[in-house]
Amino acid sequence: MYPKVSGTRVAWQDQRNGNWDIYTKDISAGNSTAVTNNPSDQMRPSFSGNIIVWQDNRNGNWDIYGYDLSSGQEFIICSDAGNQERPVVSGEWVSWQDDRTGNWDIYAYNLNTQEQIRVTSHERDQMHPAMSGNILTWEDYRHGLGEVYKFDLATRTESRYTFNIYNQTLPAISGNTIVWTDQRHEQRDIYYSTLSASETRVTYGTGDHSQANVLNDVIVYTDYEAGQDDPNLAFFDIKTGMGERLTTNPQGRKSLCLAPGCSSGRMIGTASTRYTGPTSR
Ligand SMILES: [Ca+2]
Ligand SMILES: [Ca+2]
Ligand SMILES: [Ca+2]
Repeated sequence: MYPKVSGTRVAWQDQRNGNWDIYTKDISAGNSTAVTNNPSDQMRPSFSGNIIVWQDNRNGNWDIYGYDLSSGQEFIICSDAGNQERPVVSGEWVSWQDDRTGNWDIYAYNLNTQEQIRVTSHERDQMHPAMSGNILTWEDYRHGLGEVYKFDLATRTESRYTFNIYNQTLPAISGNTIVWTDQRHEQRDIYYSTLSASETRVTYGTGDHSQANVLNDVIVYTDYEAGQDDPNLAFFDIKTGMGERLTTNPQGRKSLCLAPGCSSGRMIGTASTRYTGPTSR
């Protein structure tokens, strides 16, 4: 589960020994190898360059551990008494969600300087960090429902990214593009925007769309248009404005169209303007 790729190498969580461990394999050569063999659970790996990070329950609560493939050394990133979960690594930075103060906050750790930063301190929850380069993003409940925030780790500046009273959740980021799941239309849709441009709605079909990820100009997400119990994988290419389902069952094929007015089984994103005025909250 939760496979992550860096170069030709994959890392994932594996239950072959009756508890969760982290495994890795170089696609170009060799067998899969265990990064952990502790009898407690190690889960949710993230991977960048030679560094694999994960959440680890060996101390009775969730901590963040890492492994350096070049040195073969495991190391502790954070073992605070609270729970540290959902780590992500990008270059020299690791980030995670942390409940040590009784609510979720975002923390970051520099692998080179070993400095730990508390990124958020609001009493409501900040969760689900994602990172690309020095830009960290997460879902934030300080205004009530979820909003996307971002933080520049180089300049240590935080800014609000979405300005809509409905839920914006589960952000993912690649370069200057942030994608998220958006509930402003009474279903879950995928939206994206670049750091300087307005928002674009990606999905229009009836049903939920969630769990978006992005790499360069390609967005992948889970499409529930065939029903909540029939999820399909779909993609959207930002450059061409087109996409389609990657997986579908025979009954679902005829409903490939995801944009109003299209008939070719393609979908076309249309831009909406990001609301930048004052909010009522
Ligand atoms: Ca284990
Ligand atoms: Ca802990
Ligand atoms: Ca908080």
